Amino acid sequence: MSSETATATATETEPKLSPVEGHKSESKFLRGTLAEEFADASLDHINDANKSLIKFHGSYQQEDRDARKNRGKGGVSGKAYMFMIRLKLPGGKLTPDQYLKMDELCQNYGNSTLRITTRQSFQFHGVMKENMKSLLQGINKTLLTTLGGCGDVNRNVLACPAPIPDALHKQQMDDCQKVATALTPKAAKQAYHEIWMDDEKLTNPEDDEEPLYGPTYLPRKFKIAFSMPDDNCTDILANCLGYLAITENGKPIGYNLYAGGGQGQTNSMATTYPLLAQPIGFIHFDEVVDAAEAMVKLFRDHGNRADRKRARLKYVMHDWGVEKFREVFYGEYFNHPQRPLKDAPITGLDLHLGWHSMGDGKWFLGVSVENGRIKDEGQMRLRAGLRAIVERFKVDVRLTTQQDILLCGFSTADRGAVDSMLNEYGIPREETLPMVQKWSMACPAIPTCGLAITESERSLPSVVRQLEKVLVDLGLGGEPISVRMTGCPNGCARPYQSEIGLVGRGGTKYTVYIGGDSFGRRLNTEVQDSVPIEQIAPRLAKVFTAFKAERTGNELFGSYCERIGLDRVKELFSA
Ligand code: SRM
Ligand code: SF4
Repeated sequence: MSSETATATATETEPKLSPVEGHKSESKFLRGTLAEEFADASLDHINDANKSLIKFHGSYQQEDRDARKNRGKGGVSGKAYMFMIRLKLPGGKLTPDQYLKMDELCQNYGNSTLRITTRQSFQFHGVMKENMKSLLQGINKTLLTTLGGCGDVNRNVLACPAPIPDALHKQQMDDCQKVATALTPKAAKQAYHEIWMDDEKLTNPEDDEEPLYGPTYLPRKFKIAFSMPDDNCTDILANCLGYLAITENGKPIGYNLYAGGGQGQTNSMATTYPLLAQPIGFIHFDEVVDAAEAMVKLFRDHGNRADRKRARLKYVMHDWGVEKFREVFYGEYFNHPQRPLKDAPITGLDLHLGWHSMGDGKWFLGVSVENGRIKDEGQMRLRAGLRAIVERFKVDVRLTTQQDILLCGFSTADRGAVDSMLNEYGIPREETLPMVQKWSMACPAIPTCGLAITESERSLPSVVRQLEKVLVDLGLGGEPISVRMTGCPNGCARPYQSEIGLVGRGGTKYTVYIGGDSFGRRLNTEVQDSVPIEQIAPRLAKVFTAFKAERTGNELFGSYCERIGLDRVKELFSA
């Protein structure tokens, strides 16, 4: 059946299904003709339907946008196709051997960098079509996978990665793993192993079953995070489903559930916007998997399959309102009692950088990775240094949702040697880094992301250096001010939840948002559109100066901006 036929199956009163729905329904559980196209060495890229399907396998077909500039010159013609590959890494956990293998694979098949994502996973960039299978097989040999890294399924499930020795940290990490396993697509897993691992093929793949998702999977991506009130390091309110762990008298008792968060919006489409997840109710630990499955089913049945720009769960929440959402969730999908939320406001966010005790004489070290890119550049040989430390001490690795890395399991005696190795490889200790750098994040944007309209990962460092100077000169160098940049409004670095959000507008201009919250509790507001990059720091300097003069007590920058109001912030910013 062609996608035209698929769209024609909608009745007259129903809107036309999006073409991606056709790609899914015709795909034999996401097989399409991926195996054939990847076996054909004469092709340097894949067709549109397969482009949709390969996302479910954890990959995007991309184009090297830097190479565009040289097109037509020196005999280069056509697009320079390449692939991005994203791991599915619940809770951001890797063993030392898995980490070392990822390091080796990025050298052999990628662009010699590993990219920590804002959802505590790894991405490989610059993978050539002919290397895809070897890379995916290399990943799977270490018992990791990329299945469901992207696509219209549940994505990487987030949890606080810090190996802090208390019952709550352990509980939320265990529950994160349980939920991730329960929501793994079944038939897609079979297809994945047939295509990439050369497993035996099913005789009739059409007869396979996808019990939770159904044959056309979800209307769009679905995101889950676990977090804690005093440490919202996973930004749970940006997720479709959030579990906030609750304790009573020091004992973990369950979770407050939140639903319907998301960041993405589209320029000139007023019907799209970022939203924070809304409170649903309190659940016990034995209801965790049921809650995830129920929310996935609600989304599967009620998400918009016609307009992918409005297909996320956040629009179901927005269009219904939270009361109706709860009614449908508890009435039709979640077969457990509706209980009121526990009083547990979010009060903090820990970056987990530097040395911390894991108990029993063990330590973990949080290393700040600027914009998540693990690479060797000049004096700073971050990739080589991390590899050498993991090789020598055989420590576990965990990735954070703030694009940083935790090395876990050193003895007290190891610490001196580790510090020396950091020096040897030019890796800065966290206490020597500017606060604003530690609290900054950027998405990859150009040259890999096809949706980018400005630079991001390659531009933010210069803005951060300027902001650092301004803040230090004002005596504000120690303030935890979060600055997040993206190369388009899709919000991959969660810019709308930061105190300062810089969102690509085109060329070297950015829309500036101010007044969010470093702890992920509040959205910021647009202050000015199309600000040239070189004007960002000087304009913010005026707002920082007023903040310094007028803040009350330990008021945070975002809270100050919210208190003085948008008009005054705009006035200061544009003065
Ligand atoms: Fe994202 C699309 C990168 C987290 C919202 N995102 C993309 C694509 C795949 C571009 C594309 O569709 O062609 C980007 C690949 C760029 C590249 O070259 O690698 C991309 N997103 C990323 C990562 C790598 C950014 C990063 O700096 O780490 C993050 C990968 C996370 C992971 O490991 O799974 C990433 N993306 C996010 C987040 C943050 C989060 O989930 O906490 C968001 C906002 C939250 C949300 O989902 O609403 C996000 N990405 C989007 C959207 C907007 C979706 C929407 O509802 O409108 C798109 C566009 C789309 O899906 O069509 C997008
Ligand atoms: Fe690409 Fe936009 Fe996401 Fe940045 S925010 S990675 S430019 S889709």
